[in-house]
Amino acid sequence: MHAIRSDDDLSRFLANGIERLRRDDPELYDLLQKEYLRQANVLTMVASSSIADPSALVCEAMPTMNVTAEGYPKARFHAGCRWIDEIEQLAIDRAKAAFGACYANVQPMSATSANEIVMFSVLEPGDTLLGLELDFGGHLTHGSKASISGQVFKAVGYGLTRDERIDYEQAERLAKEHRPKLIVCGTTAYPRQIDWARFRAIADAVGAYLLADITHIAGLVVAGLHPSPVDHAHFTTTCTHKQLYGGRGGLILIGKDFQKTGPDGKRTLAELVQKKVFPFFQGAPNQSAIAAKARGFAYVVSPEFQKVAMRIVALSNALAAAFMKKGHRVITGGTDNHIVVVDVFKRGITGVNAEKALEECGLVVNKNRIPYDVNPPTVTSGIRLGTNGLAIRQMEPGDMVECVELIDEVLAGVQQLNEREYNLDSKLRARIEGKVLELCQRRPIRTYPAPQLATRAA
Ligand code: DSN
Repeated sequence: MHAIRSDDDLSRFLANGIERLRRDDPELYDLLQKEYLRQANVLTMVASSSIADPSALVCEAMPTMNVTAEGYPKARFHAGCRWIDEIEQLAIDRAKAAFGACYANVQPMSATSANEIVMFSVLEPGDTLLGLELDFGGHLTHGSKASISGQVFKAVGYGLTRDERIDYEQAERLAKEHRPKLIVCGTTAYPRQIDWARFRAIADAVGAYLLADITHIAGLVVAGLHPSPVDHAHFTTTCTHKQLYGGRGGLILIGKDFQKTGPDGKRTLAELVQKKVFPFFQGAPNQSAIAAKARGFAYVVSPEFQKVAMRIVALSNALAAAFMKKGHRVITGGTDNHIVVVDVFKRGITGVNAEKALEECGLVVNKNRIPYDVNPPTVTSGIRLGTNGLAIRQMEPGDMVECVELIDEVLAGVQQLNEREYNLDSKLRARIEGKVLELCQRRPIRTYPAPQLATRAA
C-alpha cells in the first residue's frame, strides 16, 4: 500500500468538493446552503426526523460511494472491496453490539424496504399478515393497501382501544381468526410503550412470525428507555436516521431466533434475510450510507447519547403536560417516548391547516390522523410532534412550555376558511417567527450556524 500523504487527507478532499460545488454549481450550492440555514432557524418537531451529527453526515459524502460491492463482506461479486468489507463489517458489529442482536443486516436502503424484505423472507404472495392499521398509528408497510405489504399479501389490521391503547385482545382475536403467518408490531404515531412479550405470545399461539418495527423508538431501545423487542420478535427492523442519528437507511436485526429455520424448514431466519436483501430485493448497497450507519451505531452507545435519550423523554413529557395545561387534548393523555399527538380539530382546526400555519412561523410539525379520526389522511384532525431534534438543541423541559405557548398562540390565531385553507394575521406570524428565532438562537444546534435574528433564510 502506498502511504497516505498529508495532502491526501479526507478533510482536504471534502473541503475541495465543497469549494468545487460552490464554484461550479452555485444554483445547487445555494439551495443546499438555504436548507442548512433553514434547519438552524426553525424548531423541527417532526417526530420522524432528527439532527444527525456532522461526523455521521460526512460519511455520506465519502468516496465509498464510488465502489460497487454486490454481496457481503468477504463474499462480493466485485473486486476492490477490501476497505468496504471492513467498513460494512464494522457497521454490522456495531449494530449487533448496540442492540444485543445475534444478526444484523445493514444494507437495506430504508425501513420500508427492511420491512418488505422481512415479509418476503417468510411469506408467499397471498399469505396473511396482521399489522396495526395505518389510521391507528401503524405504517404503510404494515399492511396498508397503498403499499406492497397490503397489495401482495392479505393484510388484516388491529387497532387501538377506545382509550387509545394498542388493542392486544383484538390483535389476539384476529390472529386466531385469520391465522396470519406474520404479525407486525411497531408504530409511527403511538406515544406509549409496546408490550413485545405479549405480541410474541400471540404470534406463538398461532404459529406466526413476529416483526417488530422500532423505527421511531430505536434510540430509546438502545438507551434502555424502552424495552427491547430484539429477543421477543423473530425480526426487528428500524431506519437508521431518526432516533439513531446516523446515515439514511434501514437495518434488520435478529435476536436469539437467528438460527431457527424458516418456513421451508431448511434455511435459518438469518440466511433467509441475507438472501432476500441481496440478490432478491437490492443490488449493490450504498456503502457511504453504511459508513454513516456505523457512525450512528457508535454514537448511540456513547454516554453522551444516554443523556440525549433521557432528554428526549423528559422534553416530550414536558411538551405533553404543557399542551394539556393549555386545555389541548393530547392522545393517550401523555407519552412514554418522544411522540406527542395533539387533537387540534377539537379546537376547530384541521391538522393540515395547523401544520401549514405553524410552519409559516418556524414551528415544524406534521399533520397526523388521530384514533377514530373523522378527517381523511390528507386533512387529519391532529398534529404529531417529536423531541429528537429539540434534544440535540439541549433544550430544557421549561423550554417546552415556551414552545407550547407559541404553538397555542398560532392555533388561536388561525381563521379556518375550509378544511385546507385558513388566514393567519401577518403581525402574529412575524411576532411568533421572531420568538422562534430567539429560541433557536438561545438553544442553537451546536454544529450549525447561530440563527441571525434579522436575516432569516427564506
Ligand atoms: N413513517 C413516516 C413517519 O413516521 O413520518 C416517515 O418515516
